[in-house]
Amino acid sequence: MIPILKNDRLLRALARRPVDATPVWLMRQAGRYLPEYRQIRARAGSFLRLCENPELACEVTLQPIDRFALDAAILFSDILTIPGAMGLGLTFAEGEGPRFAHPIRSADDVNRLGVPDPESDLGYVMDAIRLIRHELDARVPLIGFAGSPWTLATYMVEGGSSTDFRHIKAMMFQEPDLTHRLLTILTDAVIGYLRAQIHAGAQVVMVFDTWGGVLSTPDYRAFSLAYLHRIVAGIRGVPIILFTKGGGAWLEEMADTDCDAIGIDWTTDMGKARKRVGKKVVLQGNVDPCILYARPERIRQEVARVLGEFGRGTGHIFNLGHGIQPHVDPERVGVLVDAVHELSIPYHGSSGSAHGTASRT
Ligand code: 1CP
Repeated sequence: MIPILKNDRLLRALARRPVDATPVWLMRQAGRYLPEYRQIRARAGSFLRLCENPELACEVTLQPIDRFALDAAILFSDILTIPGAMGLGLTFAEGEGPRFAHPIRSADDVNRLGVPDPESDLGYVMDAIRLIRHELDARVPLIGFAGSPWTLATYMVEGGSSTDFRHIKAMMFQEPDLTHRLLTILTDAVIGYLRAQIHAGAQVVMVFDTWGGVLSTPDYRAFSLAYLHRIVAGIRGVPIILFTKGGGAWLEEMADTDCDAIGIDWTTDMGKARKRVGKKVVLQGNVDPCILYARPERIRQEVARVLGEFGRGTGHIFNLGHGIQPHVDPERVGVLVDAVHELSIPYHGSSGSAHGTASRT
């Protein structure tokens, strides 16, 4: 069932139905590169306070929608709300990223963890979703999200961001059973959280597996993909997008989860990715986020290249290969979004029948 939306390009593309132009949204489309975001964040006092205040979270979710011709809104929140709700003492130090006062290092730490109740422990997220749906007024669909169990575990065990992942990998190699116990708890938490988001009004959900790409193939299968399978099986009613950054080698296996779409980063060729997954899943991506530091003509060239690599027909959601960086000039974001719509028109429509959208639906 597709709700009546003024702009339903994203949901149409996810259902592999014809579109007039390729839908586009951008990871981290609300954030520090927008002066209006920095203003609200200053008013909130901190990033976490902003996430926990439904009115302000709603306001920043809508900022990029008001400014650019984006085809989707994404809930303004963070993947770390789940470990925050598990009592790990989450803070965001100014300019330094997340920190946990109580990282998970032992069996006792894992045994103490409970699955948060999304309606009570994360009720502020559900309130934000309801408010955003109301304020969006059906302009574009709303994407909800969660982190993958593996990616959440990296932050919880490391105690914050990491470059070497030494604590979580030591746990994985030395205490695989304990690691699986932690991942199982997180999987239950993610499924409950996403179901609650859908109940509150999220029309698409996305799972961010930002750190799946630091694993070997067998470890990716065992410690990340196995849990993504469970999540996809546990979610009903809305399309689900999986994104493993650095996951280009595993597209076929990700598609086997029966997810609706896979996000790919810029190190994977969009045309080859399409050949590999066929019609099994929709593809989302994949320009290098740093293209937004280039001049407008270069941005348009890059948009044209990725659209050309995907080729004719529906089943592509344009996006960056990872989040927008804070130093980007917002005007360049507008250039990219408009270029996607303008330059993708020839790839859709009924002309060029043999490879046209009609044959792909
Ligand atoms: O204002 C600030 O200083 C905070 C910066 C910020 C923002 C804008 C953080 C801290 N999180 C967010 C929002 C956010 N995070 C969104 C909002 C919706 C959007 O517009 O896209 C989403 C989807 C996320 C998800 C998220 N948080 C991920 C997965 C996606 C990705 O970027 O890989 C991860 C890994 C995080 C953790 C996180 N949150 C924030 C920071 C600085 C980090 C650490 C990143 C790292 O370890 O490198």
